[in-house]
Amino acid sequence: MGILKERFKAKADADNATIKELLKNHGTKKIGEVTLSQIYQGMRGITGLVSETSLLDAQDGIRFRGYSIPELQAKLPKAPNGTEPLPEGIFYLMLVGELPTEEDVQYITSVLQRRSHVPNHVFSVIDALPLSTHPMTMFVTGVMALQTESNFAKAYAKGISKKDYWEPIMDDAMDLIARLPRIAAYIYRRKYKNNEHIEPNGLLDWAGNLAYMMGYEQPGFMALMRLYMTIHADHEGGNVSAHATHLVGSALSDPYLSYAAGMNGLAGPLHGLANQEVIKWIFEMRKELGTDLPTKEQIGEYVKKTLSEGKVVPGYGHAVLRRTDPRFEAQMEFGKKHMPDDPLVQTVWNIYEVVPPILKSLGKIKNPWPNVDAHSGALLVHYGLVEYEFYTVLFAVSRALGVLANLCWDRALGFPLERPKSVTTRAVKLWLEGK
Ligand code: FCX
Repeated sequence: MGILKERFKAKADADNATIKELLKNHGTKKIGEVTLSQIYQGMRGITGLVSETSLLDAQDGIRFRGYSIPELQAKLPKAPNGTEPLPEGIFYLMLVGELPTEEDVQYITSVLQRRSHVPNHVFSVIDALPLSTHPMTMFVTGVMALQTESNFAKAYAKGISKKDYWEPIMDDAMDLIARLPRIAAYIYRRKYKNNEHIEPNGLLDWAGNLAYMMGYEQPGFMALMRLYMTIHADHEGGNVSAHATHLVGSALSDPYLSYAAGMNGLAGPLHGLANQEVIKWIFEMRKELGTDLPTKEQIGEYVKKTLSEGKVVPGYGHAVLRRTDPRFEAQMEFGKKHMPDDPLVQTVWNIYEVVPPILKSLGKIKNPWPNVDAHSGALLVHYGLVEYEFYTVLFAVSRALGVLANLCWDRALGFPLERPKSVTTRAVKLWLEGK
């Protein structure tokens, strides 16, 4: 057993004992109430899940094992001469519960490098799809093809004790995370770069290698990928991608099947696809107005037009957050440091000034502030990654860190099949009539 497994197991044993004690003493305590409105309105505000890796506060934003994004930017190990945290570090933190040392992060990098081989049939399956296929469809198809490699599925078929599930789950999680950059880069180069592929660079870190295989070697882009992969990794347990992965995993579907399910959710425009929608929307605005740097007045008029057409303003609003997303702020800081004069990035900042008052004035939107997706695309375009349909794939590669760390925890803590009760409106009416 490697050091990661040993540390994870020690923490899981301690956490299991804590939870046992907690449920013995407080298991019947009420943690909330459920109203009729909530069950018709996306279960917003219902506490119904445990996710150990991160916690979202409406005002404070996301914290990974207690650490905010600015704290992690300061404390997580960086690549040699690098300025941004290595995402391997946040994965270690979510899995082990403690900040990693430089050596811990190097260890994860080396494990991921060793396990990164993608079997040929995965590329053949992707190649069988028409080039016009959306990159997210290619991506989840590739992940599904990779399911042939699942250690957990094989161990389960052979017969494995419940208490040992976590181990092949963790092997699958590491294998899958290691292989995703290759699959993502393959899709990018197949669809947009004439099918000319770049072999992995065995000396690079996980995010650096992704950038390299996509064909982006600029140090700025590599730094951006490290930041991007760190901040998109997890957003507590109830968002669609995390929840779907957890739900499907609760049926003991292996990590490949569970992660693919979650990423099908990430591919929706109200969730991860919003990052492509933001850039698409800005490009359309620039085209319609005939300028690369629309004025705030012009942006305001365009926003009102979008709303009058019954569409959402992409990148704004959130189901839980009630402030500017700290992930937006981290990207804004990156933009100020690396590309303050870029007109597209400046447009994102102008939109940030214009949109919240307009959304507030509608009176129905609970959070008028930008989320992570409002900023990410503009930074990618700056380095030449203009193919916005690909953006959600990058989100998906990063999200693997959180949802797969969670799957390890789900099995180590012995969480059962998830199966909430549903009702019909007829049953609700009968209940209200006291029948
Ligand atoms: N533009 C226009 N209208 C919006 C809006 C926006 N950006 N955000 C919310 N609203 C509307 C809702 O559509 C709803 O209208 P309705 O009552 O007529 O149906 C009303 O405001 C109340 O919604 P609210 O409770 O504030 O928000 P929800 O929790 O229901 O939804 C999302 C949250 C994120 C889905 C919503 O704000 C939205 O559609 N935003 C745009 C898409 C987006 O950026 N998604 C990415 C989110 C995230 F960061 C991620 O998961 O990646």
